[in-house]
Amino acid sequence: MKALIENRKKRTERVFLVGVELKARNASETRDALEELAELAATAGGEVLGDGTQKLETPNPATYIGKGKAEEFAAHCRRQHVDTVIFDDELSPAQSRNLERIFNCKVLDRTALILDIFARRARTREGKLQIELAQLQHLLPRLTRFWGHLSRQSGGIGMRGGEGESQLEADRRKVSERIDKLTRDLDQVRQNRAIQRGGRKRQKWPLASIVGYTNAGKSTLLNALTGADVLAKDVLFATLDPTTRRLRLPTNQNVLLTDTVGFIRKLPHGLVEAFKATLEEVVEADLLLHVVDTSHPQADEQIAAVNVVLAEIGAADKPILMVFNKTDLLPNREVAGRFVEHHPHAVAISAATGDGLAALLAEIGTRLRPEREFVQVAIPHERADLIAKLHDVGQVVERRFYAKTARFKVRIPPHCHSEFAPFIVGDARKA
Ligand SMILES: Nc1nc2c(ncn2[C@@H]2O[C@H](COP(=O)(O)OP(=O)(O)OP(=O)(O)O)[C@@H](O)[C@H]2O)c(=O)[nH]1
Ligand SMILES: [Mg+2]
Repeated sequence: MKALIENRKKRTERVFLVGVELKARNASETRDALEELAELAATAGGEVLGDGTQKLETPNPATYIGKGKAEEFAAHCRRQHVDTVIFDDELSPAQSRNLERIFNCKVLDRTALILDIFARRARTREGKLQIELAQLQHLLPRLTRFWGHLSRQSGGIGMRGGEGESQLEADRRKVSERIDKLTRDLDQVRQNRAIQRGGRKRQKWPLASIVGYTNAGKSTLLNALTGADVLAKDVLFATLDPTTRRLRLPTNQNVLLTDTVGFIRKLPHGLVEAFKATLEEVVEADLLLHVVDTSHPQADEQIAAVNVVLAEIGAADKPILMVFNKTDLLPNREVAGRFVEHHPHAVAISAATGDGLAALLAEIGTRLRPEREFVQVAIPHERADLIAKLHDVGQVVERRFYAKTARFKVRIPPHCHSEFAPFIVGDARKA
């Protein structure tokens, strides 16, 4: 089964890309999408020989593009000795099947391609399990005789190859069993993570998560701020597994800063599901730093795509600090200024040169300044431990001693609220 999703690189695969220019889209959007697809294909180790598009009202339910167009592209691909055709959308199982018959070679969709890249990048056990699960879930309904039996996989982008029909049922069963096993293993890994997260909570430091489109400069920023040594590279999805480092702000506040996987347009839904656990750092963050590559021509579309994924993982309502990066690549200051103007409390920086980082740290400090509650508490004298703790974590403004209790007016940080909640007797502002 492992062979199914292993990516043994034999030689560079020859790739042809296909996009559709839908009514709702204009030609330049389709071009941009195909350029990004070409980058993804190159990241997966393919050599892009060309691409083709078709104008359509809606995708064809049987063959995505029109059947005639598909046959025309197929003839071209045969002449060019193409071995992989990649469609810039998620194909239905039926479309995959029909297209494979027409092209008579490996047919992949954008989803499979992104999953393939993630599979190459995964380093941790959890990351590997998540990707394999997402790959198999994408594969199961598409398993056809074109997939052949799994022991004869030839590897390469998207893991296709081989032939043979008799094995199909057995293969489906094997895939299903493997999916069950992966699901169980992941549950176990996630329980362990939950325990580790509990450890972080006890440290009581606020958590800031760096999010953004892939290649925006998230890892470069984490490295610049914390001296971490995360791989930062000019490729898509350099980072898969989250890295967390402590950041000490000039105000002496401690913050945990996490670098996470980059987002992309049309991120496969299965992948978002699979990555939900890894993205818990994002969901649980007190502040999101949304890093944007301002030098990218589609910066605005990338911001929108990131917001879509944030909504999908339930992090749409998090406080966000927009970080406009790579200002060193801009022709002038006005361009960065325009980005900042459109977003309140945004900061323009260059993670590469360090420009603007001081302002960024100041803004993080402001946004994470704990909002302390000003309350009155009454604590029995025998709870000396709690009284000591109150002085430790809170700012005591007034104290009075009674027969059974000591009463305080005190500002307490939010993370200590639950501990003192049973003793709170009122709002100190109203007293
Ligand atoms: N000129 C310039 N290049 C930068 C800047 N920040 C990052 N880069 C470059 O942009 C590329 C991507 O940077 P990364 O930090 O790997 O980007 P990322 O957002 O972590 O990307 P993924 O992990 O792939 O999602 C690298 O080649 C960096 O050197 C910057 O401020 N200026
Ligand atoms: Mg990165």
